[in-house]
Amino acid sequence: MDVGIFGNTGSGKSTLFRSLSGAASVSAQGKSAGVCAIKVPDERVDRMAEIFRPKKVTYISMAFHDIDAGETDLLSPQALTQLRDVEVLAAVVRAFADDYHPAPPGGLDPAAEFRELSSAIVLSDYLVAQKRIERMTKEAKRDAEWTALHKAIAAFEREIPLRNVDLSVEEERVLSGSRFVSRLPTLLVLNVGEGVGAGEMYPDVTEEAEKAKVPLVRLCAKVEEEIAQLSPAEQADFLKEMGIARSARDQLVRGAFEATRYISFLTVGEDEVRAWNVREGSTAPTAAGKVHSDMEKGFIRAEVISSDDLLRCGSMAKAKTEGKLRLEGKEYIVKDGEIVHVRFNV
Ligand SMILES: Nc1nc2c(ncn2[C@@H]2O[C@H](COP(=O)(O)OP(=O)(O)OP(=O)(O)O)[C@@H](O)[C@H]2O)c(=O)[nH]1
Ligand SMILES: [Mg+2]
Repeated sequence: MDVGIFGNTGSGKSTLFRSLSGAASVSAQGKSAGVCAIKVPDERVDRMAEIFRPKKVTYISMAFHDIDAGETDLLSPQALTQLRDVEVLAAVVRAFADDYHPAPPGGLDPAAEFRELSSAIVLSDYLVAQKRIERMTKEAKRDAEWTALHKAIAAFEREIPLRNVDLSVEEERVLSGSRFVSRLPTLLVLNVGEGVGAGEMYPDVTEEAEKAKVPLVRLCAKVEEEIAQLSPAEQADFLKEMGIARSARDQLVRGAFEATRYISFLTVGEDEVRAWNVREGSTAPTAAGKVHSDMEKGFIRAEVISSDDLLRCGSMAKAKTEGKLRLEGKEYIVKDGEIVHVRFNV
């Protein structure tokens, strides 16, 4: 899963990026666009690895992209190119000020900042849609895309991002070529100053996130960057000391899953224990297709068990005798944390 860290210049994108990559390898000025991949920590995978002792353990991978904010245009051609590879948007807004970064004349207003980011995205999409329609008009094309584009434009005119528009699968398909940025599931990242109490609320930002239907993540990029330099053991202590319930990394992982409505399922065995992500509501064959396209095509049945049940039983054999292993068909909806073994033929 690829997450784009997006926002105004000086909002703390690169600082946050460095806290996620935990590396000083990214240039300190933060101007050079960076990409870093992390393994999504998953305790279920760890526990399964203890049971199966596989040759290989594979976690879900999440990549963070530090999107360059142009001086004048947030959605510069360069930023748009970077955003092409992204599946989720983490929109960073500024709620910190210090001697080196004084608050702007009107004061800090992170809720307004998020509204402005959203408007800029919708405007950029609006222009893309207009251009596309002009082209199609010249070519006298009036197909499903043409109709869907008008639906999109009607939404943009009312400042509604595409992700909040009800689209059919067909409409989504014909619009996908335009790569609208507002289609991306988004989370609002509130970058607060150090020393801001964990309980301190920003009611207008909370309200803004609710209105926009996006998960809200609150962190202090500067503190997180310092924490990232520590050893894992020290990190846990430091987080506790600072009263931080979850690290920036954990919060962004959770937020990204929530915004995209992804869940994870596991495959287990002596060769590999592995976590996979799939959209909430996916059927067993769709999940199987994530592992291998042959498994989807030749899907017969899936053996399914929850990781909790398997942990309680301690082995697949015991789970079988206790009747915890279920045989599910094509219509079965896979749930978060389930272990899925696909029977298929090709
Ligand atoms: N006090 C404080 N300073 C911060 C915080 N987050 C970022 N900064 C500082 O704000 C400045 C800008 O942060 P960057 O991470 O470079 O911001 P950016 O969004 O990458 O900016 P551009 O790359 O110019 O778009 C740096 O000097 C950071 O150290 C924070 O939570 N608290
Ligand atoms: Mg930067």
